[in-house]
Amino acid sequence: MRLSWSLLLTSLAATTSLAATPAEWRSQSIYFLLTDRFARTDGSTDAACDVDARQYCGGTWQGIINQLDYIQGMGFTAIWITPVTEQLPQDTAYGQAYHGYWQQNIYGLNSNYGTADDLNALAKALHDRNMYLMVDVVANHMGYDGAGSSVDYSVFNPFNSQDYFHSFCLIQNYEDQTQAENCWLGDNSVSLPDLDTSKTDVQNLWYDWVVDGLRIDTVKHVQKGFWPGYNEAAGVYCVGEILDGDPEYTCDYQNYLDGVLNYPIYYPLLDAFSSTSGSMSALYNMINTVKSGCPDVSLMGTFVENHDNPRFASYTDDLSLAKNVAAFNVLADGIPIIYAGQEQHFAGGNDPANREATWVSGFATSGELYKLIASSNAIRNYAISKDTGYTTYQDDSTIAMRKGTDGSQIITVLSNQGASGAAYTLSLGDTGYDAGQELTEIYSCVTATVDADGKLPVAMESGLPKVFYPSGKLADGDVCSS
Ligand code: ABC
Ligand code: CA
Repeated sequence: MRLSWSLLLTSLAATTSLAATPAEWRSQSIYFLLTDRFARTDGSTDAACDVDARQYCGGTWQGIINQLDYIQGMGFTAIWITPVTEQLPQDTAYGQAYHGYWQQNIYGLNSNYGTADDLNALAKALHDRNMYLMVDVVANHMGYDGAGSSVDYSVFNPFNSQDYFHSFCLIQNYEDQTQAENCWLGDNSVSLPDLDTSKTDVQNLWYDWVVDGLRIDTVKHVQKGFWPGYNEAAGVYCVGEILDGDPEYTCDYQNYLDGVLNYPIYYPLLDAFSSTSGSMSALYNMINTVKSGCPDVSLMGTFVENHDNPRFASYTDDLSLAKNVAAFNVLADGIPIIYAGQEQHFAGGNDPANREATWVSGFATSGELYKLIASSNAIRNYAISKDTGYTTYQDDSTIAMRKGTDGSQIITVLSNQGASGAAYTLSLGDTGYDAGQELTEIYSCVTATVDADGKLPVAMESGLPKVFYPSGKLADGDVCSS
């Protein structure tokens, strides 16, 4: 029964010479797509796809192969595809299992997307381009068309009896961790029968999968102790989905898995850029909270769109805001993840509206966001190739502020390196002062001159603050006057 998946694994293993460790993933940039919604085998760009109907729209693994130029043209080095396993076959109250999160047979493939050969061909086509394949996996549950009390467990392979599952109860309160782990996601229209991952036979069956990397669904709904063994068995970089904005809650999972999706940044990032009155300081604070509080931010996945949340452009159609958020998305700490359609400024709201078919864009490469993402990935890829320290570099210790009206503003430079901090020189641009202007550092009363390029050299030492003001504006009796 497990033949097809085992075969797939064997042949994928053979083509997987890219041995994708966390260290290797750190420097990748990921394009995330729903297989059903990205590209069709027939190359159609006008096939209808009514998101509200929640039906299969015809995207395939072969379709992805045919559009790898489009993806690589934006500088991506990896793709993340939605789950590949065989799904419930019915048309449910929430439509068909086109997204792939309602599996019934973990050893069979979803034939709507193609054959095992097609999936292998996708892996090979990626590897030929030196790109990685990340596959989404669901270890928490199966999917069933009907109420939790009426599940026919014999339809599941290999978990074909109730013994493999937690007894039925729906999660009512996500804050209650025991409930979040042991009760069921979904509802009584489409049940998500919850596997009892504390059982060793369930664990052994799961610890058996391999590709270049895994995106792991619903991590918070499985007990933490399950994950280290899973990650180790996978032998590749694993990034977990913990849909929670609380950094303390979410980042603790990075002690059990290589990486986690950066939901803590997601909320303030969205807020900062989705309107002209968003809070930059909340984003700034969260960047620092995540840097200091999470085990390794360079292995977290940075995103601003996905298939579970409204797209960025559903909040604002301002293209400059979309460009800023995309630049952050690619260039912030962590592994960038862009969701297919973000580059086309798609504007779908909540699931299912945020699952538009990418092909309706005609895979145009001329749009401004497509080009901005391409440039952002290009410079990031280039910096990584020139500088082995790029992805792990963090300057968490200096902040510069400019305050006051033109010609007499105060420039403040602060450090949290403390008294033992090393000496370093900053070259501060955008001070608002002209080349040649003399400023006085008011704690040391030493002068500094803005250089020919308009930059102010700031000598930091012993973790001390520096504050600058135009020398010529300091009058007798003021600070630093003699
Ligand atoms: C289907 C229909 C929908 C319909 C729904 C009832 O049923 O398609 O139209 O509205 C898959 C499919 C979905 C499908 C579901 C259920 O299955 O893709 O289309 O919805 O059948 C992952 C995947 C997701 C996938 C599943 C299930 C899990 O990315 O695509 O969905 O395999 C929870 C889970 C999370 C899950 C998410 C959809 O639901 O934890 O893993 N995503 C709070 C909770 C979260 C919860 C979230 C949404 O609400 O804490 O645990 O996510 O319900 C922040 C807080 C957060 C809070 C948010 C809302 O606010 O910090 O904690 O999240 O400020
Ligand atoms: Ca569970």
